[in-house]
Amino acid sequence: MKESHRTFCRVCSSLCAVKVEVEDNRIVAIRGDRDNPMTSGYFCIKGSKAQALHNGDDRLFTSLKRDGKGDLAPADTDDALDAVHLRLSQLIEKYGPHSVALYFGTGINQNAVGAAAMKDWFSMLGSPFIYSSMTVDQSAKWVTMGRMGFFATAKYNFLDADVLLLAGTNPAVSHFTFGMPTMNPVKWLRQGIARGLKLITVDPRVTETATLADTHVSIRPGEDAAFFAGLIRVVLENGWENRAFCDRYVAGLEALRAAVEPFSLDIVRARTGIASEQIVEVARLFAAARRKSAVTGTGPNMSPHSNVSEHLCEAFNAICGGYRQAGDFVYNTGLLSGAGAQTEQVVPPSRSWERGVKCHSADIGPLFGEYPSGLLADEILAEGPDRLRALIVVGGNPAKAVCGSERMLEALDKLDLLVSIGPRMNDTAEHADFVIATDLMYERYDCTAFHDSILSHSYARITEPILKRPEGVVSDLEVFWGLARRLGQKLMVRKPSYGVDYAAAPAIGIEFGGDAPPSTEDAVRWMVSQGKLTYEALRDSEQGILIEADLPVIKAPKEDDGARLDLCPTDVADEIAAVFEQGGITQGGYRLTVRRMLDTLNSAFVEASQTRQRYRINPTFMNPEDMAAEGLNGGDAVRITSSHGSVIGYVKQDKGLARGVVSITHGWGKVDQNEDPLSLLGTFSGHLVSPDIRESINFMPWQSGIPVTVSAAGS
Ligand SMILES: Nc1nc2c(c(=O)[nH]1)N[C@H]1C(S)=C(S)[C@@H](COP(=O)(O)OP(=O)(O)OC[C@H]3O[C@@H](n4cnc5c(=O)[nH]c(N)nc54)[C@H](O)[C@@H]3O)O[C@H]1N2
Ligand SMILES: Nc1nc2c(c(=O)[nH]1)N[C@H]1C(S)=C(S)[C@@H](COP(=O)(O)OP(=O)(O)OC[C@H]3O[C@@H](n4cnc5c(=O)[nH]c(N)nc54)[C@H](O)[C@@H]3O)O[C@H]1N2
Ligand code: SF4
Ligand SMILES: [Mo]
Repeated sequence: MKESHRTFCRVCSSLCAVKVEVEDNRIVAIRGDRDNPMTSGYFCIKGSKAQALHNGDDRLFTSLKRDGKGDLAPADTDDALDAVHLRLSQLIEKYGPHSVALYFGTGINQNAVGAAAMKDWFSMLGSPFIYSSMTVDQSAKWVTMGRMGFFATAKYNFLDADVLLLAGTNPAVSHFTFGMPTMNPVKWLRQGIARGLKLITVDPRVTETATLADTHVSIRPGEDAAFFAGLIRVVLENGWENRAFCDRYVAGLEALRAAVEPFSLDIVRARTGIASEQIVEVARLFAAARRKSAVTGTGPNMSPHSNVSEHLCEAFNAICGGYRQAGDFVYNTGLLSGAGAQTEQVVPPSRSWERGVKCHSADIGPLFGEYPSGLLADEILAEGPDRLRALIVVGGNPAKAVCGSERMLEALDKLDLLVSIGPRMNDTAEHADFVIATDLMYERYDCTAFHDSILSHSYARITEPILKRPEGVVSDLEVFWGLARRLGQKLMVRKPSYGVDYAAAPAIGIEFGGDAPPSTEDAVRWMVSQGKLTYEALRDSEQGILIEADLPVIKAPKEDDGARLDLCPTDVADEIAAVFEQGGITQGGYRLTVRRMLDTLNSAFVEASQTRQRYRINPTFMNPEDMAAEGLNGGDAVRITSSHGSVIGYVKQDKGLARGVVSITHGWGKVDQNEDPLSLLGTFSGHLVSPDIRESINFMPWQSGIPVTVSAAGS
């Protein structure tokens, strides 16, 4: 019998409302749900691929462990967890808890209960060493928050801004730009534009988002620091800063003025390729608007000088007063989390990395409760007793995601214990001692609690499972409850916490002890009980609950608590000076940039049959004039070489890409180059990322803006 269910997709942070048709415990159709007030029927190809995934394509049906010959063979999950627990206990006894680390990736972020369970079990081991994909993503934002502090009311977005500047982010495809609506972003962007919002995009590519912009600024990759320095200089020179905001909420304005002084319009034009008139016009338009915000994405956060770029973007935003202020609305009051500051407030700089347990291989402490993934391989390969020996990977694929893949593979193979927990095989799981097979989104209870604080609106939804999971898989919650149980401890599921020091967060949660497997329903019920709505109200609402009426209004604080945004501390001033002195990157003819494609989510769905039918490989995009100049036609093989490595790509033209830029989606291809030297299965851009060229503090490698040469590779 066919049943139709309303639920929401959790492949990415758009959380699109869907209608799923199920027959005999198999999905027969998925489509977008037009009645949902947030996503209005929007639905993408990844969401549709979830059908084949749940039905068995590209998924694991059983856990695995190494057999006597060293091959991964099917294993009972309980037996595998027994063995994992035993090996971890032995390692901790012999080398101490600091020999164990956790790496979690994007996969666990759409799984509110699993993410919370993971953090709790790991906290029992006594190791601070948590790594995640955030430190190979946009952790320049954490570094900036740590050095500048941040404004608690957050930024204007598509709902209320008059002007928005988006640098190096493409929400039309990624559905994820910090501070902007993530659920069907284009719907809210179009509404904003109809209301009068002026959008400025800054990108080396005319992206899908840029086609909706009023002004598109074509920038040379890796030069956002120069661009924002130039904007700040123009604003300050003309007295266009928001005086009232600056007087009240910022410190270090004169130091900032001095630091950006060398970035004259001529210098900035030479480095960025942007005409001086356009730089002045963008500065004027932005500064003059009543409600405006500037925000970056992975482009600037992955390119050279990412921490300086981010800091200067935020400083530009701050001097112009680019945050919601007294009289503005709070659109997201945090129905499940209680987020949504209602009073103007500066949260002062924390510089967490200067304290706490330091890494083995570098003198650096935790950044928002995490350690830099750019150091992970070094931490494992370090000599001496004091190094990482066990790594538990949850919902991630560090072999592919973290810089220096050969070094990472060497490190993974050196570990005494590598465990991969997730619903798929991936490049990391192939090297694991144990692979624990977990369930998929339509097989579990869930809620929007993990995303609650980043939602654009006061919106919440829960869902029940619509499929029975296969026999051989378990929920992430059961994995961590099972491991905690073997430690003789109860597992506590707390409210989802991202970017907080777990040890310092209040220990309030629902406990799971005893022998009966824990229920994700109980965990979701508890999470909801911590918010403003009842579980029953959410369950009975067909589309979740959206509250748009009677929005609270932000107030000015009664007293000045003295906290200020530190625009230009001395280490930042030194780094700005270094960016100036280094000049633009001149070596190599081209720069390699990142881009996301709708069909895949990092390395997930790359191996899906549907993807493989549509794409043989991920293309190497080039501007048609560059192709002509190099004598290249579409489909031709090229060799792309950076200071670190070299890889084959297959060219496709992209008219919107600036000249001198090549653009490749990551997550494709083989990590071990010997397995596919001609990239016939896809081009792995990670071969071009050096594990030794890294920024300060977060050890972020250059994953975009990488100088490369491109030459025909013959057919
Ligand atoms: N060269 C280069 N490198 C990059 C980037 C780049 O642009 N260029 N991008 C970087 C960025 S932004 C990121 S975020 C990282 C991504 O790095 P990772 O997050 O480490 O990698 P993903 O490929 O997203 O892996 C997600 C895994 O989670 C699994 N998964 C899905 N759902 C669940 C679940 O419910 N439970 C569990 N346990 N697992 C689940 C998926 O099957 C998949 O294997 O890569 C980074 N690396
Ligand atoms: N379909 C899909 N959606 C995803 C993902 C996915 O893999 N597929 N991944 C998810 C993840 S983990 C993340 S972190 C988000 C990321 O979300 P976004 O940050 O929006 O990522 P992209 O869509 O790659 O957009 C990055 C843009 O930066 C530009 N760029 C590259 N280098 C530079 C530079 O130096 N300066 C400037 N100004 N621009 C530059 C690129 O041309 C590109 O248009 O997306 C999430 N959503
Ligand atoms: S955009 Fe696509 S993958 Fe993301 S939630 Fe919506 S349907 Fe799922
Ligand atoms: Mo990411």
